[in-house]
Amino acid sequence: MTHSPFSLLPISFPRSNWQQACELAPLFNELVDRVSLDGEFLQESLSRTKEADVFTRRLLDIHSKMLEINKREEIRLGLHRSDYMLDAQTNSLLQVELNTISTSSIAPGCIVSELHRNLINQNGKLLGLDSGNIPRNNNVSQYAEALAKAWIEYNNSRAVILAVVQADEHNMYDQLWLLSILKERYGVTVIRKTLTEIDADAVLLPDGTLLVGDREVAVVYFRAGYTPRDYPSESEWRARLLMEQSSAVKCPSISYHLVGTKKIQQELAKPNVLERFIENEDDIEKLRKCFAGLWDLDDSNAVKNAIKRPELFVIKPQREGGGNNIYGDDVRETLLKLEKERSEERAAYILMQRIFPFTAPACLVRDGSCHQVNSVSEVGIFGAYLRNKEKVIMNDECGYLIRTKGSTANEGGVISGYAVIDIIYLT
Ligand code: ADP
Ligand code: HGS
Repeated sequence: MTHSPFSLLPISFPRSNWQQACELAPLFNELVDRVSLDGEFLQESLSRTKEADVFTRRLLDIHSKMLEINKREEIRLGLHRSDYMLDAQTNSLLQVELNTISTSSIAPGCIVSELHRNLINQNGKLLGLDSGNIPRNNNVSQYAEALAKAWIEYNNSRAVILAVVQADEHNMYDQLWLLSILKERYGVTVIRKTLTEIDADAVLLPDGTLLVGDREVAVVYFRAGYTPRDYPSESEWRARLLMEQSSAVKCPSISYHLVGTKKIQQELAKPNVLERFIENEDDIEKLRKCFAGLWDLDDSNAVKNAIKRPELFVIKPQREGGGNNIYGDDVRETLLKLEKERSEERAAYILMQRIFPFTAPACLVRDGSCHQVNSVSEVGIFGAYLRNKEKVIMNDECGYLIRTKGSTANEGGVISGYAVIDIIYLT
């Protein structure tokens, strides 16, 4: 047991870029929902990736099965987070990635914002800071509201929410904080099960009802299932398919999950692709403006540039959870290897422009000790989208997660051990 790592004081961030990031949340929510409905786009865009990456293929196979049975998800719930870095060179807000599954570290973000507000209220004059410049962060409440509203839309007060979790979960208090609000504020019972347990305990009735034990499941909330490590055998894949086939609301559905892959991020950045999904020209402009450079490894020009200047690029596999990317000279080595082999393996990766944010001094507290470092930060804005058929019930920006790490660190992520939870101070 240890405390969530946190920064002692907030990072400064321009108010204009903050507003830009918050404005993008409902736009990305809507984009995820639109892309999720285009099964052909998802299958086509991921068709080569699935030949090179088994995990993507297994997810896409479940998606194919849903297309074959013409499965409709009438109630759709997305709990997303779009992560950005402010590129120092161009002073532009660039999206690192869009997470559509198991977006976490919700509660610590809320608690650290109260810690910083308190510290500044006590020492504001000394520090020359005003806690009024720390945006409210009630992300946990908004996520609980979204899950509760999806449960209400399912319309069976005896049904439960099933949280799909990892057996060795280290971040469980982040989850329990959210689940306890669901119980106390909305009277919703949440049961936590691993995919292995679900394969053993769950039953799919002919009418699509999902039962776990003797409880009917209204909403399946994934806090696992985003990494191959969560599928050690066929048992876990059986559980994923069973839940997908059910009439329970999946958060996320297999389609929402696939929209959040890095390959789809790269495809959506291609010219004229957003126009397939979004009508409003201004919205398209706002979305496109935050796209960093993104290429597949068949783009010989981009690959040539990356071999010449590997430090300006990142190679990404189709993985979530932090710790999976390729940086620096390894970018060149990987590209040369894949070029030589001209292997299909290239389709498992995307190439991305490396973003260099502003650096700033920070005091990072990890395992009870404080380290003063030169740091860089990543700004994540949570979003919640709930829809029942044609009715959009929620499409909100839901608070934030700031992650700060040493400026020399390539990878990021709190649970993966690189970054700490931070807060934002608007300037
Ligand atoms: P994951 O889904 O595993 O979290 P990400 O794409 O979010 O993978 O990358 C993990 C971390 O790597 C990010 O939190 C960030 O710190 C760093 N990172 C990823 N992409 C870039 C990039 N284009 N430029 C700079 N840093 C990046
Ligand atoms: C949980 N065990 C994420 N989620 O949002 N990371 C960080 O807590 O439920 O560690 O940087 C799972 C990714 C932000 C916090 C962990 C997106 C997880 O790693 C889930 S997929």
